[in-house]
Amino acid sequence: MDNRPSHELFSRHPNNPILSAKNWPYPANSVFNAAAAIVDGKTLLLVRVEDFRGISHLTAARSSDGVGNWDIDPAPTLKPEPENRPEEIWGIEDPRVTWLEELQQWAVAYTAFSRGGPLVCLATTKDFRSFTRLGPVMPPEDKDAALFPVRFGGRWAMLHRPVANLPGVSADIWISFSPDLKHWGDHQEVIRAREGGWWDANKIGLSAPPLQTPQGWLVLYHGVRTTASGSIYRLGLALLDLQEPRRVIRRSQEWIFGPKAQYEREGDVDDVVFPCGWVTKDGIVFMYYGAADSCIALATAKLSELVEFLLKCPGD
Ligand code: M1P
Repeated sequence: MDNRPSHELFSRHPNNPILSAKNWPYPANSVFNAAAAIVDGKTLLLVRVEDFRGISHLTAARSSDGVGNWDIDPAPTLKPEPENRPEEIWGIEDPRVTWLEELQQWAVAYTAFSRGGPLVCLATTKDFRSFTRLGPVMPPEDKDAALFPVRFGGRWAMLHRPVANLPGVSADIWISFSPDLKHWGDHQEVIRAREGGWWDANKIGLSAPPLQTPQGWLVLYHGVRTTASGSIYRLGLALLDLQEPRRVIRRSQEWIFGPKAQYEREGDVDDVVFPCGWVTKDGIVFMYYGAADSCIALATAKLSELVEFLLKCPGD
């Protein structure tokens, strides 16, 4: 059944929310903001789990259909290690994963919550059971990062969201490049938050990792609208040039998904939809999103419809 509001491109799954703390094999306050991947034919979510101290870690959950019967690791899969990694003192959050065909490994970009604020860390894994940490790759404040799956002119590329925390300065999506995944430079702004009354004014961030299509890199991002009763997190789309990902070809003007269902409107943080992962199966995009910082929900769309929609949108 198509349950989309008229201007939204994704349909919510009827079983939503598909995962919450009550499904967890050990005590947790909330489970949300999960990376998504297809691994050994199953959908794998690398889930942000917040414990009752308020500190987050990451735990893998696997499902044959990507909707139910989740096989959840019985203990944290990737835990903060503040003894060796001081930047992880207040937890690790909001992972995004990218398959690097050249290295035959997954890259996990996640936010470490350091004393200096949130920053971007990278790790690699072949199986989501053991991980090699590359450590911090961007200083605070910076988050909402994901790698592209291929190199551009010999360099890896990463989208991320630095914040200056200065009055009148917006939080925008940037791109940086690296020869080795460890050392990053050539930083440039790619998608700028809009201004004034727009739904994505002043603060935006990457949501799921960029998805390659013949027409360009499909980018899903969140925009944060500040209102008298708090913030509203909604989603928009952009298309980046395949060879030159610094170039925005198209950008949606309207948001394409926003908090509507009760599990999106009410939770630890109200009015938040926050995807960190999407996978495609038979031309259908499965978007996994944190809802109200409390649970995980699923919404689907036809990939072709997303691209057709964007191609009718103006350039940035
Ligand atoms: O509470 C909503 C989201 O707030 C932050 O996202 P951002 O810095 O992009 O605004 C993050 O803490 C995120 O985990 C959280 O879901």
